[in-house]
Amino acid sequence: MIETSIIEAENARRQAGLAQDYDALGARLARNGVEIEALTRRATGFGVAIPSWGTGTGGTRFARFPGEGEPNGIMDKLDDCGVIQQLTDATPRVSLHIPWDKADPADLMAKAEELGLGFDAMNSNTFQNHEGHPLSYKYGSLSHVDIATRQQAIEHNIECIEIGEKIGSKALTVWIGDGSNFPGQTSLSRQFDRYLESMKRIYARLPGDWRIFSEHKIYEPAFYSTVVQDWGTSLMIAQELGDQAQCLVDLGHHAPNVNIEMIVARLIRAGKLGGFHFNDSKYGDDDLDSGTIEPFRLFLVFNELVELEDTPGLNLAHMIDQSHNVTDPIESLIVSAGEIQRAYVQASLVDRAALEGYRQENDALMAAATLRAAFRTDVEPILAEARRRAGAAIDPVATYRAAGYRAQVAARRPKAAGGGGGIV
Ligand SMILES: [Mn+2]
Repeated sequence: MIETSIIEAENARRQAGLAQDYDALGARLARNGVEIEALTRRATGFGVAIPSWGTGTGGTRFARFPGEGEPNGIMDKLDDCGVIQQLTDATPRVSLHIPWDKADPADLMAKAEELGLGFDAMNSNTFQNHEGHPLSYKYGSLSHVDIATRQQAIEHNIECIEIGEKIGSKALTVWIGDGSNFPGQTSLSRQFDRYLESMKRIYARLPGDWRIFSEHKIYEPAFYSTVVQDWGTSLMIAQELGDQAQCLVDLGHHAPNVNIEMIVARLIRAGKLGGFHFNDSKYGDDDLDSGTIEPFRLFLVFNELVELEDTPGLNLAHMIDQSHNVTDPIESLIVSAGEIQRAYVQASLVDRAALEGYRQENDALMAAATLRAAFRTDVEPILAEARRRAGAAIDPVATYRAAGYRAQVAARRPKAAGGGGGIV
């Protein structure tokens, strides 16, 4: 963790300026009938989970270039997550990936408690072979033609549930690499039947207060067809499995220009939106940092979420899912958490009564202007003030750099072997 005195000293330098900016924004919002304190409370209450694997440098099919002080194993990853939460107060939970993060659950709980963290959804992994598992996933897992391979994949998912039960997790995310690379390689229909049959076996083992998430992905690692390729398929899965099954939307797993906010609205309508994997993309499944390419789209997604937030039963699991190839992963995660929180706060200050009035009058121009007015509002003073009040950093990246955390861990962490990064 970073010494509290460093955060305090960094905040002291920025506090007077922040107070001025906060008051000025408060006065401006008040003219429109918006109370800044209500928005600050919403910022404080917002949290997005960190994926344990996001703390390591990612990679592409070309190469991976590990940075200094890469985490070696889950305890190092939790340390890094603790620092991100300490500086942002926006990332209170960590999402584990099995088998990469396998450890004694009691040790995981003790470490998380020490760092003030909790555990989010468990993530299974049947898109690569596991040590000690005899059968290969080269040609699929839950939808494999071989029943023994399917059984091995089912048992792995059940093991993820069992670990999760011991550390307070309440959800299992199933993303599979199953698909095909050549037309004719597999039966598109029977492969899906086998997948559903396997998922039903996992669902049967789900504790009563858990949820299971299916995550669609347009392509990768298979390039011709993917078993869970779009939200329609994901919805079919969730509907066939039952009430505890919901859909996860990863912003990067869509073709360019797809209207993701509309998918969000449809899934909420169906009672099947389980949560998000946040990232951004320019061309395809690029896993770029949240808000770096299309911040307006991120805002529009949150606009739907805020508009529909009183929907009965809506309980969203938010997580970041990115691949950090050229940045310090901790810095990317700090900035991304802030961008996601920013979109939420901006969406929260949309004048919904005015918007609804313009809709009733078919005044498209003013309806769009109402959204833009919220999107153009710089809510940084609200985010910074929420952090300051929580004892986090007014400027988290500057404080992180001033603390020299990366150099400190680089000095004591041996060079990472490289496992567990880059696959997202
Ligand atoms: Mn994802």
